[in-house]
Amino acid sequence: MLRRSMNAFGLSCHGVVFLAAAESDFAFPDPTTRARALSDLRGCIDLCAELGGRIVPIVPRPVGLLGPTAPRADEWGWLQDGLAGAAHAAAAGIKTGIEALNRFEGYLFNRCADVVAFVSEIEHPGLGVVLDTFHMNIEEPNPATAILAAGDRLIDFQVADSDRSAPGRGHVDWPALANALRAIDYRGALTAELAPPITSIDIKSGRANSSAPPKSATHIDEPEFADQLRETADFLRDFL
Ligand SMILES: [Mn+2]
Repeated sequence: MLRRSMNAFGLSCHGVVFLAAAESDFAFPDPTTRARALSDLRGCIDLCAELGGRIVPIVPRPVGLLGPTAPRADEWGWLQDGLAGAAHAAAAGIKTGIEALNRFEGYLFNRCADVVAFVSEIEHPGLGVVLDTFHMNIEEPNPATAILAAGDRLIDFQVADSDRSAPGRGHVDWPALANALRAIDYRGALTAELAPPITSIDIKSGRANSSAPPKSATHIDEPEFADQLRETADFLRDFL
């Protein structure tokens, strides 16, 4: 079904993201929850292999969980046990990587250095690092240095500008990031992850926007979203 839809739109699969949920959290004290996280991750890896994708970015704890649910040493140990499941990915010819999220969305892995420290301990070739410019803009003292620190462990580079709009619209220093990606000889994809902000002000008139209120802070009309995706592709092609 999924493959048929992709074919119909001329899409190929780059990767499949594993996002932890309350019932599938790699570092939750309840072992059933941790086991479900591992089996769901394996499911993502198998789906990715089936669709011809190459990478599985991992968010190992639920988005929105902002603090510990057990002593740190326990959480770290459970994550190590669970993410050794990356071996399953390596066997399928797929690379996984942990994504660092900003402190308002995630806990434990907020900066590139956190992820590098963790994956260096596991030292499994199937487990690397995922960076996202939106999170980096908030958490990294120097985003370009973070890219250099990730080095050949970087398996996916997710792009959006400082407010998650199309690259070029915000204040991210794209030339500095491009230089760092060249320096590590990054061969992976630039994955657009846009969620442009919704404003209650009509940009042209400066008056209150009279249209229907958005469904959420990141809901956006499809034509505008498609425009920004095209803009992203044009912008990145121009300067890379
Ligand atoms: Mn991301």
